[in-house]
Amino acid sequence: MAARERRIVDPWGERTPYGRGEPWPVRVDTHLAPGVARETVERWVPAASLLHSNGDAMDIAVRKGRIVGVRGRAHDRVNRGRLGPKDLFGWQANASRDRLTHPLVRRGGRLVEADWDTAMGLVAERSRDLLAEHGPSSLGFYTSGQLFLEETYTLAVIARAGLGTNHIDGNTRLCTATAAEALKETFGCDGQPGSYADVDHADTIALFGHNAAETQPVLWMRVLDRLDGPDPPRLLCVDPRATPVARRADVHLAPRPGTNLALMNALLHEVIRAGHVDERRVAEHAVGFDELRAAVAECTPAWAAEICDVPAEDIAAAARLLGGARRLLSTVLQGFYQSHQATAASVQVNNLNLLLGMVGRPGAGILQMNGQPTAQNTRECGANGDLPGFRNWQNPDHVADLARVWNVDPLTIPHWAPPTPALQIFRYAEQGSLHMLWISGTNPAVSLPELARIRSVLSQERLFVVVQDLFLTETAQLADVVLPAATWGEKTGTFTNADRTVHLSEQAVAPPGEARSDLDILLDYARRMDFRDRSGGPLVSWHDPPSAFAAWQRCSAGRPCDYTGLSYDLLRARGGIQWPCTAQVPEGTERLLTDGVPWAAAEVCETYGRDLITGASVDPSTYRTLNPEGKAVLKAAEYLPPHEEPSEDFPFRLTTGRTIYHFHTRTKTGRVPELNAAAPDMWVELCAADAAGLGLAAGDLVEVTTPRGSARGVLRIADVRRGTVFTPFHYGYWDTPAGHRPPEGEPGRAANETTVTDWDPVSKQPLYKTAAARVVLVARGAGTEGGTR
Ligand SMILES: Nc1nc2c(c(=O)[nH]1)N[C@H]1C(S)=C(S)[C@@H](COP(=O)(O)OP(=O)(O)OC[C@H]3O[C@@H](n4cnc5c(=O)[nH]c(N)nc54)[C@H](O)[C@@H]3O)O[C@H]1N2
Ligand SMILES: Nc1nc2c(c(=O)[nH]1)N[C@H]1C(S)=C(S)[C@@H](COP(=O)(O)OP(=O)(O)OC[C@H]3O[C@@H](n4cnc5c(=O)[nH]c(N)nc54)[C@H](O)[C@@H]3O)O[C@H]1N2
Ligand SMILES: [Mo]
Repeated sequence: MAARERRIVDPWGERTPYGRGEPWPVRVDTHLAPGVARETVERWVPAASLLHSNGDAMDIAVRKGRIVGVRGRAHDRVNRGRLGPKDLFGWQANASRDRLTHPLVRRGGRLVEADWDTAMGLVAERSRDLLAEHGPSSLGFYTSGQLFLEETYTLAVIARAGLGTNHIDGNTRLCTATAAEALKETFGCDGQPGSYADVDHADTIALFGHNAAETQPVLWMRVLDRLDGPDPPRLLCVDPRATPVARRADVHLAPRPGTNLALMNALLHEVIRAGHVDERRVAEHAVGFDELRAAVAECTPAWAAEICDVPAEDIAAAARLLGGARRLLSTVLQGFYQSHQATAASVQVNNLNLLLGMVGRPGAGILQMNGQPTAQNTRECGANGDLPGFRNWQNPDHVADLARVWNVDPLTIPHWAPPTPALQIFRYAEQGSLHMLWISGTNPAVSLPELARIRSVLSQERLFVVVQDLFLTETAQLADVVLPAATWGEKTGTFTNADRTVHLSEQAVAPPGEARSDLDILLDYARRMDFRDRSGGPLVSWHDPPSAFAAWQRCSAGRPCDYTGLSYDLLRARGGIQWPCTAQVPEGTERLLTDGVPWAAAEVCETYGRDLITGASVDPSTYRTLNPEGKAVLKAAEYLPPHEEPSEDFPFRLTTGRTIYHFHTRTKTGRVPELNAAAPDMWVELCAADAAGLGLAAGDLVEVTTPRGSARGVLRIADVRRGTVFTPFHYGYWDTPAGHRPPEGEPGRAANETTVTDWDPVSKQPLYKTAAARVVLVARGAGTEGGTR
């Protein structure tokens, strides 16, 4: 088998086993285009992976001005040379023939080519008119956890201080808003406590709603190498499907989708009952233990077994595994984040680790995981629900401090309400108070819930839509102005992975045609709008990636995410470095919470928290009373059933997610031959018993319908729990024969035709993991089995 096929069939590659506390061995993964010999590579340009949040360090191989391959960086702390399949092959998408190479503007209903001056002139003119007529709240930005830090920060400054709108959010809202919120609720501030190196030291690893094998394959390789080494960790997996993680787990709990909180409350009940909690130590570091204990007093395994449909003995076994751990690493992701009690359930994972004393030590850690490569940066830079530098919008001193950094009047910076979440921005557009929406690096016409509604919002005559992307995506097709962006490999900047590791990713080749980096586009806009600070100087005073990075460093100074000790040169020399990195800690910081909870006091915290059931903001004085000494907060919450339960018409629970071979809406991975061949079309998973009950067989074309709409795909028989149907959400319409969606009313193939406009009350993250659905046959044996799995 050729090496390239091997990494499709065996995505994790060969094992390099190691024992507890030993360094993870190096294994360098390389892929060069067929026919390219290693000695003919002219340059290797340092970068990091941009198709997930792991931050795997790599070098881009360049020959004759083109990208011809990649290789992992042997000495980087994150991956020690390894790369997942999306990174090995994904770079080929950069050179796709259908990249956008010119701006497009809508004329007489059609998108036609225009020059940059015309396109940007239109955007600036419309902005000025709207500011004059309707004020800053008529403009909104929907951005991405995929722009670089320098770009996200520049956008946040433009939106918050240049225009003065509160309507800026990222697709991070769909992704890791709950990670941020769960960390804020418990520790007062965002900032991942743990480190990937905790995998090296843990004796127990628990993955909650996290299919790491497919979504962070390099992190999973690290776990696999421990599992094959001496003294392997024990594994707990909580997932309604038998994922590759579940197949390696010592205990696999497969709850009904949407019942995570009941399960967590039972696990807490059990570890408390069995005496695993050192109450004196907990009281020293946390408040709220008595309330938590009372809240879970009745939550026995037998109680949760009913709700979750998981055997009570299995829940008790999981609790024993957790309670017996000496070094427990817990990870959490979308199986928890994308449901109706997302924050409440994720916070219970923090509680579990706190009760067991499992934070701030090697092997004892929490990873409230990120998904996108730069999700962390949208949160830090103020493009996803908070003010830049984790400043608290409810704290006038924090707002004043930000105004000082920007040299603007504090009243310029909107802070009368929390920054507007994405779905609310779309709601304002639907209602007509938002007149311009600038979308960068995200494809909401495939990735937001209830697509028929999203399409109708974006197609409105009265809404001026700007889309900044690499391709004419389903979203760009609905735009008034399309701006062609440069991407990874074609521009320079930094980004930060899920364990706070910052990497520099450098330009290797020129962007195609007239495409420009997001930073250059935003700087051009700032110039045209002539944004000024308080002294009459330019508000956006930087002009390239290094000067933008320096501006962000000034904004981050003294904050939890302090970047002041970093520089491009240091990142070039050392590879990934974890923030905070300052003159005092020039090596960066491997773990947070090693010495108490530094950012939970009322004066410094990023938020005063929210009610976990209603989402209502806690006021400062209540927070002060609750947590006078700035400790961790153990917050309890009562389980409530999902908002949409199965019924006679819609008997299944629908949940959606990912495959290892594709990234999101496939704008890149769908254009890569190896990856696309591995999973070319939409599919639907049922267990054998449910399929038999419906008279369906593998390969049948089926339709999944919810009250919102339908999506069609080929049936796969898989190890999902009974009564649950799973589909990936990757498939939109750009590569269907028509190139766009069939007429409204006809069934589509995108999973989000079926998902619901509803969100977690605390994090405002949409519910992609729970809905009620029916599955019906469309045509017998119409498909091949739709690829590898
Ligand atoms: N290959 C690949 N990797 C990626 C991405 C990608 O698109 N493709 N995207 C990146 C991004 S942005 C993200 S956010 C991450 C997401 O990474 P993950 O969260 O690992 O991925 P998902 O498949 O969305 O969901 C994880 C698991 O949740 C399970 N699940 C569904 N409902 C429930 C439930 O009610 N309870 C529990 N406990 N589990 C449930 C699903 O069966 C699924 O296996 O991946 C990142 N990495
Ligand atoms: N049903 C369901 N829906 C989901 C999820 C789910 O699990 N189930 N998961 C949700 C999650 S976690 C996420 S993160 C979202 C992801 O949803 P999206 O953000 O919509 O997905 P992407 O396909 O990554 O979109 C990124 C876009 O940016 C473009 N792009 C790439 N690089 C650059 C660049 O450098 N500059 C610019 N300007 N553009 C660039 C790409 O071509 C692409 O069109 O989907 C969410 N939707
Ligand atoms: Mo995500």
